[in-house]
Amino acid sequence: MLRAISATLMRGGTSKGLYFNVRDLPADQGARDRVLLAAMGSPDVRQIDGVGGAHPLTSKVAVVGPATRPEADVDYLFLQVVVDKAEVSDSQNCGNILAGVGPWAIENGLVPIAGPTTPVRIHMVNTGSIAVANVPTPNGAVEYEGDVRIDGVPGTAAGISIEFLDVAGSSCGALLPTGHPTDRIDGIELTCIDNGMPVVLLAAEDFGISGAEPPEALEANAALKARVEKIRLQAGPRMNLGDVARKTVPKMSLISPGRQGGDLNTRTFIPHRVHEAIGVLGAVSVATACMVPATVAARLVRPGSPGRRRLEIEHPTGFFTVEMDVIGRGDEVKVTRSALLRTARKLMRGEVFVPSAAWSAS
Ligand code: NQM
Repeated sequence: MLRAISATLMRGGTSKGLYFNVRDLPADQGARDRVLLAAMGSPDVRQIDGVGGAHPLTSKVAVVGPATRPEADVDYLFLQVVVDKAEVSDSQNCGNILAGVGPWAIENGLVPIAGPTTPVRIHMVNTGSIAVANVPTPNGAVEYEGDVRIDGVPGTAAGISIEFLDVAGSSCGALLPTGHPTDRIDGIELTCIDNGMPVVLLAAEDFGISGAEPPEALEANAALKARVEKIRLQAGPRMNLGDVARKTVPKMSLISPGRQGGDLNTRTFIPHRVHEAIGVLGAVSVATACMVPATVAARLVRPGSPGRRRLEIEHPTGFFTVEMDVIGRGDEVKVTRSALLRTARKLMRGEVFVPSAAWSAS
């Protein structure tokens, strides 16, 4: 027998996944993970027996429910369903899937419309931090269509501005989890940072590449992948993430000077495939590294100054703009707020069917 579970398929930013109400999934975590693996079709490189898109960026899940914190409207738990392994990971957040949470919460009765724009305060359960998503609701309903273009997504849609206030160290305990702006691992000088997403920044030139290679060329470079993964496995414990062999963090960003007029160019291993663009909180962490003196990124950009700064982070399919409020100078630099623009689209709503055996508690 197949069991039907209410779900919505949505694009959030440059990612895609299933959005569930927490009450519609098993409370038991083992059963929940089996249900999600079955829904997506994992483990299988093609995810042929599920609705996953056979890539980490299209094998994602948002679990949304009533807020468990008074300063939020909803809780959002992000789950990465690994494509080729029977693994579901809550070790990271996802700022792209976050873009669909506000519209989903409004349309599913968790947040009332507040006017032409409805701010939705989202408790990101993975990291315990809060994001505010400003959802266009001009005629008493969520508006998905509009004229905002984000790189990595064809066409235009309605813009959802998202603000983060308290994301520094949200996974690693500190903005610079190792306590230093740079560290050396396997002879490579690198920066470990967490402003919403644990990221290791590495200079592309230290690996003998330009940093402008397309994702498929980097993924085909087995020697490069092995070196990057070896560094990642050592960086994880130093970033207070423990053994990261089975975790999707830290992300590994190979950086080089901006080439298209942006501040910094990136190619990001997430951590085994190369992102076609860059993650939202990944971009916030990279942009923050540009503002912190003596990081490997700060050497490649204009010196940071206090105030409101806009950084253009280049990635394989365009630019990601991060606006930041920066206070203090030198070692005292702090990013107190970051903001960015995303779009989302509701693609399908209905039921996803999974074998009923997946549901029974372990
Ligand atoms: O960094 C991909 C994505 C992400 C994560 C990844 C993200 C973020 O693009 O906030 O959005 O790095 O695994 O969806």
